[in-house]
Amino acid sequence: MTDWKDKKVTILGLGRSGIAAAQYLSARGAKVFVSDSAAADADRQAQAAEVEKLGCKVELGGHSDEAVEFGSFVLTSPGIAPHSAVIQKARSLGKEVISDVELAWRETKAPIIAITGTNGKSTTCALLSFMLEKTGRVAPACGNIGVPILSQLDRKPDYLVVEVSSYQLDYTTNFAPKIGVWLNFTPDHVDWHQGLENYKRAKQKLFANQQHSDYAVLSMDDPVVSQQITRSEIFPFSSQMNLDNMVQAAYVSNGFLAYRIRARNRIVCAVNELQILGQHNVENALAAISCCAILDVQPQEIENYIKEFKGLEHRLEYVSTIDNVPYYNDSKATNPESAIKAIQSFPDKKIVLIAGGRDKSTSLDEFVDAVRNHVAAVILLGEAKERFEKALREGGFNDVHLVANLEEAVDLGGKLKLGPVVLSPACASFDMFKDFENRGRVFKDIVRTRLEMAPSVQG
Ligand code: UMA
Ligand code: ADP
Repeated sequence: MTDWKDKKVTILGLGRSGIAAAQYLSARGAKVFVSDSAAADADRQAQAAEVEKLGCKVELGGHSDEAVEFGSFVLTSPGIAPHSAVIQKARSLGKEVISDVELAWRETKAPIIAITGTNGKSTTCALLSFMLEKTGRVAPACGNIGVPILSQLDRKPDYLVVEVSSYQLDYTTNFAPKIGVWLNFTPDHVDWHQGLENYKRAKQKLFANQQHSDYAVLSMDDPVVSQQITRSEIFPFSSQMNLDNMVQAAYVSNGFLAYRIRARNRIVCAVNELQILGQHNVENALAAISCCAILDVQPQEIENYIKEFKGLEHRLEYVSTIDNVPYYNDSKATNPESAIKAIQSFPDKKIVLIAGGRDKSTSLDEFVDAVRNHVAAVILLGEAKERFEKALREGGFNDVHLVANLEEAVDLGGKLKLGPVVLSPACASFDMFKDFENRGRVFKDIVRTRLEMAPSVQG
């Protein structure tokens, strides 16, 4: 652990990670200068005043040379891209630029389980943390999931279960998690990384400094992830291949989640005993099981706790059943790929899909295919509704309804009575809501209000 007394640190960004870093470092006697490019509105000034109370210097409205020159190194918020002027400037001055994940790794003795992937990070991180904490271990879910990693070090964790984004990984140098989990890889964040190769390289940094005694939990279902070469021991998992002949692995066998470790095969539970729905969540569950197996969690505990996990808010979250129609909130599905996962998660029945919002303007071909196979009716709202309607009708799907708002959508979904009503918008929320969380909560409020008004309550 570093002696921070009078060490000078520059923090870029007065967001959640910047504030947590300022708190962590100032509490240990460091001299901290926090710099944020955003204008000094009332909210920011209030935040700045709080951080100044810790003894830190704060500037708003731009990154001055004085701020960049101040620290012996720069701790940057993950949203600030490497090609931005301020990072270029810091590097030209020979400053090391790191993320909070790198700093936390240097500071803590707790083993880190780091989870990355284009999709499924938050669910897997929350699931693993839930299971480990149920066994009595202190294992907070933190990082990109929304809880800055540095805010968790004083809790003396047994493990840190960290969701790591490609941004945070890009700003690591020596970071070496005890277990690195890579779920999947598809194109994303190309602007920030200035290209897909850089995005991939950032993800691969998860394994760059690991030792032989560390582990890499890798999806064998993903063509990129399955090819990853590591110095650490590979613990593969697959929802499609039975890996029971591997030295160690997690897999699905005859409809059961299972794993093999130290020459013993163990059945966990039936796939349909999971409360988190869909093939994608089977993959997330296998990744969490792999970590539990490596950490010697008892088989009975793995079985009990994985079945107890209800999933995260806004990810295929069950809301209520009204008049035999169940409602699900999947507001986090802000692109067609995520909505397809939701649509495919009800293999035995057709659903009524509520979609639309701010259009991402990407291809809808695969979305239309998924709708044709698994959806009874689509209810559209928001800015995207005309383009979605056109694509669906051109694809031969005609049970399409246009509505003005979520209230109308919920009411129509209930009236149609064609199957579970699933809000999985395939679009961003900003045309009608503050963010996807707000959209999901409004949806749940409407459903719950309808439930209270319903003659026979089944919720
Ligand atoms: N800023 C500057 N200079 C710049 C650009 C931005 O000073 O050139 C300032 C902004 O004005 C802002 C601050 O930097 O005040 C950073 O705010 P932020 O919201 O980007 O960052 P934090 O609040 O610290 O949140 C970060 C992660 N944000 C990003 O990676 C963009 C959060 O992930 C994470 O939960 C949090 O740390 C705790 O670890 C969010 C995210 O969107 C959820 N992540 C991306 C994703 O999931 O796709 C990667
Ligand atoms: P992230 O934190 O990586 O954004 P989440 O766990 O919040 O991931 O899930 C976001 C969405 O990504 C889900 O609503 C689902 O549509 C999709 N998803 C979740 N897990 C997976 C997975 N393992 N593979 C592909 N897609 C997934």
